Amino acid sequence: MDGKSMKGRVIKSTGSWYTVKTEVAEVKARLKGKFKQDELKLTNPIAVGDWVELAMEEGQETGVIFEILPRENYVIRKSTRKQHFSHIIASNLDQAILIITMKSPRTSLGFIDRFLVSTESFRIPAILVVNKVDLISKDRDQEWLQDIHEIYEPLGYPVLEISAIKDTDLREKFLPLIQGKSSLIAGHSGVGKSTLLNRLAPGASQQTKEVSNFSSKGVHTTTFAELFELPGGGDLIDTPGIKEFGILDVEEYELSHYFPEMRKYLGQCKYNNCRHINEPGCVILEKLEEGYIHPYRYESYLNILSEEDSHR
Ligand SMILES: Nc1nc2c(ncn2[C@@H]2O[C@H](COP(=O)(O)OP(=O)(O)O)[C@@H](O)[C@H]2O)c(=O)[nH]1
Ligand SMILES: [Mg+2]
Ligand SMILES: [Zn+2]
Repeated sequence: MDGKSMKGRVIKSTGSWYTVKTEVAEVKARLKGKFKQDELKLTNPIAVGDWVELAMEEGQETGVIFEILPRENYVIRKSTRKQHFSHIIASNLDQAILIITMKSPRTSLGFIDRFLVSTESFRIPAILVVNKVDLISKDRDQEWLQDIHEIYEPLGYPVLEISAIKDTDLREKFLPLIQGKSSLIAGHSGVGKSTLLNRLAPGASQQTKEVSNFSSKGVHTTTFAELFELPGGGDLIDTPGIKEFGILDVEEYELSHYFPEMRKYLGQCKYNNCRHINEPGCVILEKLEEGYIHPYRYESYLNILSEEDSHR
């Protein structure tokens, strides 16, 4: 190594090489040595969003990362290859934005709820952005939109309506939400994530071109997250190919902690390990009956409970 150490943020990871943005430049860097990772078993030691210390290699254009600064938070999923291992998707986030659409494709409430359980468990504020509202016309579509507002806003999740193809929506609605912040952006394929990125982050359009060049050559496209800086400050972290975040080892009685409308009644059920399914003296079931908990949300709760159970 040569020269003094610098601080930078990882903006791209391709497995063994990382792109680190320092105050002066973007540096391709590798990792030196092993890193202790708390109690986590990780398949990747460094993630997009990490702040690191690095130094240039002697006589080279490349750098060496020798320290990962403590993460404020992170988003993680279970490794698909290694049992009991996890993969960090991104770190040091101010918020997570889920892009949802009413049609082409339709986002299900179950998918939204799973996402929100994940962000609750990571303690990252979540926002729902309804895109393609220009396609919403029929009464039935309007009802769907109304439901989204009525279900999620009282729980503390902001719901924003936009059309990514309308400049005024981007400038007046979406940009104020993300300016100066580090935001993870997620959603089903086809909801308009790339469209948003291309319109807001100058570096992103290049990326789209790169990807299509790659696929035309038949090369596997990557599913790594990537950070794109916004011109006025802040950044968007794209998560291509990541359908869902893992819900990590949530015990049955813990799941309700990640539903804000249930969390406030916790500890009031007769049994302290109540799963709120059919137990006597369950306050959650009582509140559901009284209309304080939305039936759709409770349905998602039961679905996640049984899906997680089948993974055990
Ligand atoms: N009508 C309409 N189409 C949109 C809007 N945003 C994106 N699209 C279209 O939806 C398709 C998928 O968008 P894309 O950005 O590739 O979605 P991604 O898979 O989430 O990255 C493209 O054909 C976009 O032009 C919108 O607000 N309204
Ligand atoms: Mg895309
Ligand atoms: Zn209960």
